[in-house]
Amino acid sequence: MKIIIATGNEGKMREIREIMKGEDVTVTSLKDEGLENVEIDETGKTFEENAIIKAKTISEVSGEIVIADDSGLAVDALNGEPGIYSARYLGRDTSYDYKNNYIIKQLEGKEGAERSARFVCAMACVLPDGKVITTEGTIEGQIGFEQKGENGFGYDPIFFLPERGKTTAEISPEEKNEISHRGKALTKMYEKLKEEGVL
Ligand code: ITT
Repeated sequence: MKIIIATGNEGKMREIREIMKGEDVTVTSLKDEGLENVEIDETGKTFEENAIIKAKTISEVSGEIVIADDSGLAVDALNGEPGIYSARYLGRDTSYDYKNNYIIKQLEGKEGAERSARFVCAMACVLPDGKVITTEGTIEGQIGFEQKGENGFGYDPIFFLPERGKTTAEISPEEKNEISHRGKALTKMYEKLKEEGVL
């Protein structure tokens, strides 16, 4: 059994590989499949729509079982931004050091619950017969006052978990996978794929 993960994001890929390690499936990336240059038009208006677009595009060119992840950071004080535009926010090639400091600056003067934010992950799996299965996971947190930690990727250094007193870049990769939006969405995906008799 093989599943292709339709992502070009190495941070996501690392986490998904780690979470799927215990299962009896071979997980491959777009790079492994030589599909990294396939053009995917992320024209959806929601995380779920974009996850389906990514998984369908790769399913059509490969004929294999494909899982895609569309995710992002939603900051309440910024009306849910950067949301589905998280990767493109302030420019796709802009460093996360800059993006993270920019968000911290936008929240100047706000305290506690006024800094609330969440990571959201929509996952879509497309089966070889075209059937689409979707799941979602979220994790609640707050925007930190400074960047902290070296683990994870993207916005992790500013995603502060009040109950742990740490950002998702300060906890171990295993700990993040247990509680993260991505970990939750993937666990639900497993359950659905088992119900479908795929796994
Ligand atoms: P693919 O479409 O190829 O999967 P991408 O990075 O463009 O890669 P998205 O459009 O789903 O993927 O954007 C997700 C962005 O949201 C990601 O680039 C990060 O900026 C942010 N993000 C999502 N999950 C995150 C996490 O666990 N930790 C930190 N940032 C995260």
